[in-house]
Amino acid sequence: MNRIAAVLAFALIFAAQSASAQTLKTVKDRGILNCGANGTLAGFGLPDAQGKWTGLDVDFCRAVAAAIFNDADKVKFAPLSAKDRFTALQSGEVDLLARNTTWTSSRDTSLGLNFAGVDYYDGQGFMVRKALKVNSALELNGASVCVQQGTTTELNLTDFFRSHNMAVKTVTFATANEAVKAYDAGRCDAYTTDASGLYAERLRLANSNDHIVLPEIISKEPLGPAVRHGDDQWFDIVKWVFFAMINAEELNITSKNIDEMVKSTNPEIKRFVGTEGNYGEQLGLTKDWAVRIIKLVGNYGEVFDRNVGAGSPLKIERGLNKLWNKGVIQYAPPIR
Ligand SMILES: N[C@@H](CCC(=O)N[C@@H](CS)C(=O)NCC(=O)O)C(=O)O
Repeated sequence: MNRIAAVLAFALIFAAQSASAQTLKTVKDRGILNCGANGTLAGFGLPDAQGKWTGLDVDFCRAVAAAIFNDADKVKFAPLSAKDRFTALQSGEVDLLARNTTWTSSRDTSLGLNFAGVDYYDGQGFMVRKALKVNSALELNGASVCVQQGTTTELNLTDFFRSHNMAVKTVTFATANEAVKAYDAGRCDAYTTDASGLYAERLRLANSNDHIVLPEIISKEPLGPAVRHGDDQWFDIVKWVFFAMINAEELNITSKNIDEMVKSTNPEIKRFVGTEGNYGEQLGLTKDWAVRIIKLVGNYGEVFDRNVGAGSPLKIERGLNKLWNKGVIQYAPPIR
């Protein structure tokens, strides 16, 4: 009996593993990538009135579709709340989660996620009304703070006040929309979220000039796309799509010059564009997988600039997100 049970258990585990190791095939058979995104955050994930999605995370999903289908539009976006995003990925409702999500140890382990990299190094900040006459988060003792549930933001807020022996009244909301509205209506002294979110939400306030962002950054928020545990090939694909975008910026390969770059004799560029080696095939894709990404979506710098940087309404500095060869953090392993 025990032997039969053991064999059955083994068969079940094997079946589950081979079923979960099918994401690329499932996506190809379906003909579309299901991507979990933020549906309300300018710069990261937001559909317009015509249903056209834009954002840094949105462009990442489009880059994965470009690499697989040679068509960046083969993506169906599922708008996910902070609370529901992990279940959507775990249950298979989406193939990929790209929703300003912080990489933390418990999400990486007990929630069963694999983070493909950090596409935006962020940190948590505070916004207050200028009329409050506060210049530092350390002056917020006793303040009421509007915050969103199901986020690292909520946890960091408590830690920050506790570690500085300050009292806080947290007022929590299920969505950023509600939290920002409540702050704007004067229900809280401060609003807290990732600094990138503060730039985005500020644009929605009735009088954005009446508010200031305080200088303190109270946490590390490495944001990145994630997949489910259990499918290494899919994890590799999503990781290398991101690395290709970073490497392209480093090699000065852009959506504008990619057709010229395909003819390059530089060995590093040849490996990138697939005129040397079979790096695309090793991923389960085609030789020109990286060319497709850059041609149809762009390199990391182009994507950053148009969604959150100088070319966007948010105008966020590259800051920590500049490349390593400019002395900062963004760095990708080589294609070889
Ligand atoms: N990076 C943090 C926070 C992510 C988060 O959900 N931030 C809020 C505030 S910027 C948000 O995106 N809300 C959008 C919404 O609820 O529509 C995390 O992963 O927990």
